[in-house]
Amino acid sequence: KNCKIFTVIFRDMEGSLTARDRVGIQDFVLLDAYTSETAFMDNLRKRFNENLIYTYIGTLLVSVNPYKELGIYTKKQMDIYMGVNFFELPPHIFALADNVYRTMISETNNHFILISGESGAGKTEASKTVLQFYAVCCPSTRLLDNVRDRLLLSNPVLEAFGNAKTLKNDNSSRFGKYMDIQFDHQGAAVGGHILSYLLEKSRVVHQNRGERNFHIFYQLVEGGEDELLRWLGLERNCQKYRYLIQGECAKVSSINDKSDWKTVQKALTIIEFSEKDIEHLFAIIASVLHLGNVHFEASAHGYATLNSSAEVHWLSKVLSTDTSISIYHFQVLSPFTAEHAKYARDALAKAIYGRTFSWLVNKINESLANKDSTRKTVIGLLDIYGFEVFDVNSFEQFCINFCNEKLQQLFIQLTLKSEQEEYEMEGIEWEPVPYFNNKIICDLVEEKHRGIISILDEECLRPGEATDFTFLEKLEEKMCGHPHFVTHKLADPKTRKTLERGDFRLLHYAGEVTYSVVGKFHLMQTVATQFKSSLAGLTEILMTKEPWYVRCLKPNHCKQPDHFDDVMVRHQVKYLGLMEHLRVRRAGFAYRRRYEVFLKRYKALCPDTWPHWKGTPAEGVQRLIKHLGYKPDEYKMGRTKIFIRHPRTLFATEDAFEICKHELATRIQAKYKGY
Ligand code: AD9
Ligand code: MG
Repeated sequence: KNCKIFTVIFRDMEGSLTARDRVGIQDFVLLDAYTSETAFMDNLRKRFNENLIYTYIGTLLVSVNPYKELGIYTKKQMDIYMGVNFFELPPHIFALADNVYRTMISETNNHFILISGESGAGKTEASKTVLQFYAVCCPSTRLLDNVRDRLLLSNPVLEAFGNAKTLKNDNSSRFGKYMDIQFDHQGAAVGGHILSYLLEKSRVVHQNRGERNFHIFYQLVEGGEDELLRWLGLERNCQKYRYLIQGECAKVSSINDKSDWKTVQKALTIIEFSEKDIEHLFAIIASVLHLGNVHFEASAHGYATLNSSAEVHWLSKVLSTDTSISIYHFQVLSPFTAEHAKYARDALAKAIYGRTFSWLVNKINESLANKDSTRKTVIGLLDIYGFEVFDVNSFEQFCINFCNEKLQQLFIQLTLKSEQEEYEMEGIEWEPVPYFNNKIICDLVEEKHRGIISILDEECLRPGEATDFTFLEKLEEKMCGHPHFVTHKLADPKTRKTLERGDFRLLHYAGEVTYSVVGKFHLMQTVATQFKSSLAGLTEILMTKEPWYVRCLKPNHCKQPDHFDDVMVRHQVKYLGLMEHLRVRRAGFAYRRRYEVFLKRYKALCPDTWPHWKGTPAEGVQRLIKHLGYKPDEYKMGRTKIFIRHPRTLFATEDAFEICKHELATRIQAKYKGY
């Protein structure tokens, strides 16, 4: 009831000119000057200033990070949005989540929500909100409450181990995450599965100024119980650990490591990590901290000598290993230079942490697994690290930005490209909308034999000869003249001034990024190739599901509320292709369904098609919509599908269907009352 009243009030607000002037329009498709970027920006700004952070482009949700609590994610709000038609209430991520869920139930098929945007735009928060909505709103039993809690609590655990403070975001995801939430035929959440993508391991041993290591280290040192720290040989002081202080900001005002530690502990218990598991886990985390403090110096002969007996002692204790290699009681010495020894130490720390993270994801998956074999439908949530540009960008940024490039390509393929191709295939008259296709940049990175990753592979076939600079030379030779690739040597004189000799610059869809190859790039061959194939795997997973989009925008660089930086937002609107998406949506059709599917769902609404239609599905649909009174400009008949221009037409049909179902149920009840 509340919901209906609310709807009426809101419709009135939208209708009245003054309110509309103030709050803007809730769907860009309804914008009069829909081709104008200025009108788009005005609407977005107007809404942001009124704390209305969500706006639709059809069924795509645009979200602007408010950087403040708005009180719009309460249980009360969930109740308002649950089960209500998409466009009947003000735009909200709950409306999208609810719409995806109900479509999944009614069509028994799989879906995914692609949440994208640059670092700090609000992807992780959005994905958590969606998960929360399903956890609270889906039917549940006491048994399933367990699953629900584990699904929710997997978040603080993975964030503790996989997120860190960066210059862009105090809680930046440093791994990519795809999570399937599995539902049974009654719509209850019964399990889940997480895939993680390329954790930024280099952060374990090095952080840029103003950045931190992964949260879990600070949580352990700040929040770990006295007894635990004593057992691990740790002091309650982050400043003591080399791996924690390179960014010179161990303390962050927006983060409470102590209370986060408690949350993680509780979560680990509920996800059913045993006491032994937890003990081992923190022993390993402590080992990384001790390892970081192991110090080498060069001896007179140029070999590394070790001056850290206390650290080595603790290291061997927490890892339960020996401190030296002995074969038949002979000690084996492996002479290293101090530089090599440091390199090996850091490599070990990264490997330990990386494997622990994979183990953690596996353990969480075991606990989320649903063992019964009945058919499930899934909603996938994709929350990856956002596009990012720093002063110095290394191999990690290269991978992160390539990942974003691939997701933009997927978005283009699934919306702009396939949408227009579909009209063509279905024989629907159509004025093509031009758009920038970033496939050229994806190819530049990943194309077989010619892309950057293939060249990296080739270089690695020449062990001993290849260096970062021979790799760069190879790139220059192969990529010369490519419009999205430039180096110091290939640049025009003006651009050359902005590039160092060890740099290459990619002109990404979201902006230019200069990568430095110096320090390790050419050694990353296996990682790059694995990452490329895991992204190809992800694309395959997504292509089998029905897509929904949340496009997150970042309002300013300073993580501040109530500050809408026009230039910055306009740039994001541009590169995310929102204007093109709007044009395609506006000129096109909001809804399309195969004739069989449409007829099967709504045939009860017309006496000619109910209960059986003998002709072709297309003829049946024609008869049905004539009966429903569809006007000629509201729909188009394609070769295999019906296309409906506005959601309101479909909603009217859906409402009629609900009434019809209700009447039918009442009639059946009345008929069998006496039995
Ligand atoms: V990254 O690519 O992982 O670096 P995200 O994930 O896009 O990035 P995140 O969701 O972590 O960004 O949001 C950054 C911060 O913005 C959060 O920690 C919140 O403080 C803030 N935020 C984001 N979305 C909301 C929101 N809907 N309401 C209030 C928000 N604050
Ligand atoms: Mg994130």
